[in-house]
Amino acid sequence: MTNFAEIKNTPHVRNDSQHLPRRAMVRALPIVFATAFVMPGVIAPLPASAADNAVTVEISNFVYSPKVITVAPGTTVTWVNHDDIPHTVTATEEAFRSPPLDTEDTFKFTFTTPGEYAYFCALHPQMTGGVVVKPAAG
Ligand SMILES: [Cu+2]
Repeated sequence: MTNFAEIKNTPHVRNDSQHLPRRAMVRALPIVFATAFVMPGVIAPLPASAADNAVTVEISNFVYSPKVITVAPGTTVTWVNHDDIPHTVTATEEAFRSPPLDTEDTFKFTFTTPGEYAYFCALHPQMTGGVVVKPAAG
């Protein structure tokens, strides 16, 4: 930012100022790309920052929401069952397995190893969800 101000105030570079908008656009590009990555698909919150290491998945009407989340290693995910019948959170690859959760019961699991963790409800196997664990970019 100070660079732009200096350029503007320096007479011998001033007639080069038509390049300024282009340079500003180049600076904005990484932000545009980052936004584009977050938009598509069901993969909900973007990779959590280091400070944001807790995520909640709501269970309601036989649906895990968000259905698929992407988190940084070390993130603790808490599932909360809002239905009035029991559900479980059961990893397909057995990384974690909750007991049946009654209404408003919670289950927590801390993900330390990067990977993709599919899970389902052992009582209603059509209920599925996923956790993608990957290091934050940069
Ligand atoms: Cu269930």
